[in-house]
Amino acid sequence: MSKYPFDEIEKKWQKNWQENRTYQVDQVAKNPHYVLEMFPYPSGRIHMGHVRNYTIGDAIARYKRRLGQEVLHPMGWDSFGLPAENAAIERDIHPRDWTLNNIEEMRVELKRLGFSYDWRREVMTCEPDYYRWNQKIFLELYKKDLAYSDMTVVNWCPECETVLANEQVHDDLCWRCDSEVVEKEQQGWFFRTTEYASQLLDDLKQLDDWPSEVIQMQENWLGRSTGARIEFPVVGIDEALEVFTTRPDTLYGATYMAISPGHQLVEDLANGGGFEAEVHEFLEEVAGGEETETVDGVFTGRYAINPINGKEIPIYIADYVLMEYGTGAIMAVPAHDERDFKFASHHGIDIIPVISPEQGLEEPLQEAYTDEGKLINSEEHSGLNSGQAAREITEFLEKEGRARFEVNYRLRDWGISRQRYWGTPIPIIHCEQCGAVPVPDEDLPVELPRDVKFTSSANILAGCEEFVNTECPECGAEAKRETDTMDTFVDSSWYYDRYVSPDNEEKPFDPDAVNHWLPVDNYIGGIEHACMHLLYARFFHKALRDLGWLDSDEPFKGLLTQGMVLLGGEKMSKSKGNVVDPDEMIEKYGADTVRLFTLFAAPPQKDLEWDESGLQGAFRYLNRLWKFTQDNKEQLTGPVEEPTADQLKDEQSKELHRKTHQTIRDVTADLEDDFQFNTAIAACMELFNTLQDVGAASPAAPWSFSIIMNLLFPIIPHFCNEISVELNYEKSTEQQPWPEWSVEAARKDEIEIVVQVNGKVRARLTVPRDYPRDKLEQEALRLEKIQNYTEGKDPKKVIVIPNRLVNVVV
Ligand code: ANZ
Ligand code: ZN
Repeated sequence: MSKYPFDEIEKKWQKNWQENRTYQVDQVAKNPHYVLEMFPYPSGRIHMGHVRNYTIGDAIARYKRRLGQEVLHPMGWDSFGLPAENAAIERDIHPRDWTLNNIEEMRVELKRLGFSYDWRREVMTCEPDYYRWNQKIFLELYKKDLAYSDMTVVNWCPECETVLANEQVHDDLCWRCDSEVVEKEQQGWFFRTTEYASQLLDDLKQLDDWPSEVIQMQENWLGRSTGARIEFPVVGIDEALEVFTTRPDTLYGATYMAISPGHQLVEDLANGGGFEAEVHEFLEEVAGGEETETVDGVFTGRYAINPINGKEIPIYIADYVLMEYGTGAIMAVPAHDERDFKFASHHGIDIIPVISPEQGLEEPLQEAYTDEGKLINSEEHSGLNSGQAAREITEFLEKEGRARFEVNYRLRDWGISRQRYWGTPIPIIHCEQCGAVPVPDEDLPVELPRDVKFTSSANILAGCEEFVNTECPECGAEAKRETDTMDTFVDSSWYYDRYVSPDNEEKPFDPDAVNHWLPVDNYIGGIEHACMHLLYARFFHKALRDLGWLDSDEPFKGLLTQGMVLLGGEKMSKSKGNVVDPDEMIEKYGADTVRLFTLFAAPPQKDLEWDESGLQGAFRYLNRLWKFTQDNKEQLTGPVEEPTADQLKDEQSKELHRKTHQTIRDVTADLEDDFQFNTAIAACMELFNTLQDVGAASPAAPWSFSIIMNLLFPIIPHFCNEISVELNYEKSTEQQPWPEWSVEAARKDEIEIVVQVNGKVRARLTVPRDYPRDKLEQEALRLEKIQNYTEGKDPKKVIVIPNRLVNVVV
């Protein structure tokens, strides 16, 4: 295979970009446009998933610049997290050193791919000049009661006596010692994301540049339910049970109640109910973490009063009722809820159908009927349909003070406490007198101590006395620092704000700059972040807005979720041993080839099957382009101008000219339509084929070739820039505006001819303009529709008016 000198070319342009600061943008721009790729965790080497993600982003950034926008395109490092700590334990290297080393190496790799980043804005979340702002934001949220501490369940290894992160629990066993992990309650910190649940849902409507798939996933994650909260008095004690239901229309069918084992009234209900022993046996089983089924539960001996008909119904404790949702108690309607049906069948509880479909119900019920319908067995509410009944029943009880309409969300508050070293210390000091005291602003950042022992005990900070022991900022007494660090999703919830003013020492970001550049116009990353990262960032943005630090409602206007890179049909991953090393490929074929293949092999949103022969195909293509310029340098050399109509004498040149305009049109449309680089590249390849057929001597050739370079530039920037030098173009492709096309010139020069039989229009014919008489006559007579009239006989006469009509007289 012949080789164009990619190595030399790529190095040359990368140097040129660096020296000329080509991709640095000012704080204020006339046409600001923000292109952002999800920043990487610095694990050590980039993988093909990164290459794909960043190539897509880079091509978008380069395209937008050519449209005349000033593009902010930054890169940084999501550099806190567990692997650094593991490396420290396994290899006796400090997490910070390990991390900074990795960043060093990966930065070199990214530079080799020619990505157009403004490297001045690089952000590292593990450095105090970044994470101090996590602390500041945390404290501001704490002031507004949007951060709080509460009990939380953690994974606990009794052997190592330590809290484990979810990733450190493998099949319920501790990753280090293989002992059984248990759940343990302890204090932890939360962000009150639920405060924003309705806004997070409603504002999804603003995000019309997001994939509908992601919108759907967020809707499900937020999980809005509308219904009612209804109160059931308990017989014999002065308590009532509150439930949340989405189906108040089924209230007459509620034949028992069930509460979660963690419900606050469990003891009150059990005591004096007559089933104390059974209840406690059941609670112990549940607490012991035994697997439970939907049917597992126990009768408390107590009854509640159904507020709609005064009937007494038994109260059970059942493990299928979740403590964290609604009120932790339910009204159970076995006839119309599957879990309730199972439970009631097992425990011999009444099953009373109260909702019926049009065609009636088959009784006895074989399964729950869960759809809506008409009410039956519901006293004066019988005959109403579900929707209306739900409303009327709730309103009726509302007047009695026994119900109210309610909306519930599945979303929970965000637990941000991690018992790890390599994260942002939570800036709180615990004092026996004063309780949890915020670290004063002037004492920020609370820095991670460097000299700590990386032993197997996970909570390293807690073991570091110099860190833990301090003074209470309020009373001066001896006090202890919080030793939890923040979830690393906190770091990634606002890094895109930091990029706009990365050196600001007064604030996390400059509000004017953020208002100028945000929302991010094109955010590119994996679909695996559809819920957590993208939801947390949206929460942060709204909370920061309400703190008065920025103006917009949403951080990311446009979102592109790229597909995975597969090898042999499976996701490339170290654990599967099917990785291809990007460096090796760049070494062999050059960065432009890797970029070209990555964008050509699949639309950005779809999975991409890695295939070295495809990569070689891309390489051959670049070599063909290169050879074409070398072979035809004289003809192709610039300055180039679009040929005038007069210069386009032969049909082939006209065709090449037309096709070039069509290609500009099609490529532009492909990029405007969700960045379909693959079809854009295919269109350029086709144009090049035509150009080769027509030959470099055509008066349209130099211009047509320059257009191909112009269109391919966002994809293979080193190559196209080099050609612009080789061929002496007036400006490099990089500096030229995106080419324009004319509707006129792109239009195929064809016209429609009317074909008549005895003066009546019977058919139409599309032919090139100025099609000769004899050919027109021939083709008209050959038309099937016309032959039906002539019945194979020779017509009497054929009248031909070129460019207008053919009249066949029979
Ligand atoms: C009576 C009823 C009748 C219900 C019926 C459903 C069908 P979503 O839609 O997910 O919000 N529920 C309420 N709190 C619960 C908890 N803590 N644990 C388990 N289940 C709980 O679900 C709301 C429905 O889930 C509620 O409506 C309640 O059962 C149950 F034919 O109330 B329903
Ligand atoms: Zn104190």
